[in-house]
Amino acid sequence: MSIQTIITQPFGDQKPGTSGLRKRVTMFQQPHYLENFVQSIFDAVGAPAGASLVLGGDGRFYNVEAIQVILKMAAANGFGKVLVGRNGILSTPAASCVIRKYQTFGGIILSASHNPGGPQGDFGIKFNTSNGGPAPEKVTEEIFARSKQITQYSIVDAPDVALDVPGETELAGMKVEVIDSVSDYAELMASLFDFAAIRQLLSSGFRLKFDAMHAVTGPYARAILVDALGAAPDDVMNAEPLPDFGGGHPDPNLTYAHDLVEIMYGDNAPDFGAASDGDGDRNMILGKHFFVTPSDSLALIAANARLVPGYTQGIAGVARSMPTSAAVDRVAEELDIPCYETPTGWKFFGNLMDAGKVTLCGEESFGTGSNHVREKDGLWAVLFWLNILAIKRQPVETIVKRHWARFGRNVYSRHDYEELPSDAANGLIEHIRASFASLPGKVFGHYRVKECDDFSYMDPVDGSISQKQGIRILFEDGSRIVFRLSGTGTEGATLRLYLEAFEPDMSKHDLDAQDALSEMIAIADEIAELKQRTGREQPTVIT
Ligand code: VG1
Ligand code: CO
Repeated sequence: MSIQTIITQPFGDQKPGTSGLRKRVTMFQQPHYLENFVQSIFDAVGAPAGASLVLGGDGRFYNVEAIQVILKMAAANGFGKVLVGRNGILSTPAASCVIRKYQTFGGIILSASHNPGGPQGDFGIKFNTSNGGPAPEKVTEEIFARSKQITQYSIVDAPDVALDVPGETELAGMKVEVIDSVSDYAELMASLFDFAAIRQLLSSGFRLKFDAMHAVTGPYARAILVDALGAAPDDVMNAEPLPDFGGGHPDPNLTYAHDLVEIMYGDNAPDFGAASDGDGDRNMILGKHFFVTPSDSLALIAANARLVPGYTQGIAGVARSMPTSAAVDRVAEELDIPCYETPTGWKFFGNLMDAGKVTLCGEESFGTGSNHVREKDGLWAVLFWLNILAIKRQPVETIVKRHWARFGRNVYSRHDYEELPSDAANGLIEHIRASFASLPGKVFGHYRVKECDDFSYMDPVDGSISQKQGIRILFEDGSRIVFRLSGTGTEGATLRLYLEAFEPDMSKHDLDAQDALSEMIAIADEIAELKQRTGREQPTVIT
């Protein structure tokens, strides 16, 4: 078996976004496209000879082909061992768990997460470092820089490796260990949560429904919810992972998880509903006829953390991405622990967790997690809720409303305008920037603008600075409007509009978020000329 050196040319567009490089499958299928990026990763991270790596993906179309290419390139690039999920499958949090448990140099995760899959869908790839977390910006920038200069890559000429049976084989002198995709992760979950209490809850007539959306969490949910905790097999729906996610959009929100939403808002609805995304790192939490916003979920988990075995000692601090509501800030204040505000994307939480500054992190985009791994973790959040429910024995809605009664309610919503022409989206952002000087002090209905800025962040651990992470319009009473362009889309531009207003008055806590925020929505349109510039009357997705 010989190492081949293949001559190639840069593509110029291999810039990792919010979470890795995401492109259409057809882009990745071009000769050398995947190989160039993988070689750029290897060149940028400079692994010592003989280092070990974790490799796995969410099982979407092109996963298996990409895994074989990466194995052959890892062998040619001097890696000593690669741990691969069985059949090339690892959920994103499971990959993080395995990197940490086996102390590997890092890992490569193949996923475009919540983006649709299939031959016409999206594919993605990212590198995680030895702490199990997504590579920080200085590493992704180096990868991009390498990809723009690449002239050749190395790959061994060898037959494909069988990945269907756990065990160790060899590829051109490199060890390949096929590992069970679920067991290490399931073991970690059992160490954090009170499985006995959850088992009791589930045998007491409490009914749950988990929607795996034909994505990677199906096998994980079966092993944990059904086999270990005694849920009925039917309680996990769409449990069969499919390369095209059954044609769906594996994004657990009220629009795309419609099967589950129908059940949870229908007659005779279960007590608890949850869903996860393509690669298993997101979660949506529902009660009977009730939706828990991800920002509230984070706040509630923080407020109740001591009920859960893995967190009985309390939490060191919390962090949330800037657009996430300040609900968790109120909890942090009461617990007298620090609360950090970071740019969007899980990579910004890693340093804070490694330094012991925070235990829990969350994003408004259905991402919640803790320092048990270095990725957000969908099933972990589901288990956290089940553990809280097992102790409190109250309906989800009651738990949330009591939380609001105690801390006040941060009414929150996100409006997405997907697949806009890039010029229109950029023009809109520039237009708001141009109004920065004139906005402060201006009154819109009940609200007066206090300040506006481009959010920038200095990492308190390594001092690195990230600029232009979203436009904030902050009002005197603490309400906010945030505008950001997505860094995970693959077609045109996606504009995200985040709206938040604080409501301390309990008598108004029953209001629907869209009604409660209607004035803010109109103000956002006025400031950004939304309808005019996007040509859209309505957002594509409201969460
Ligand atoms: C989105 C979310 C962000 C999340 C990212 C990756 O990014 O807003 O909060 O971290 O997706 O999630 P953007 O740039 O499109 O807003 V996942 O589950 O797709 O890895
Ligand atoms: Co995801």
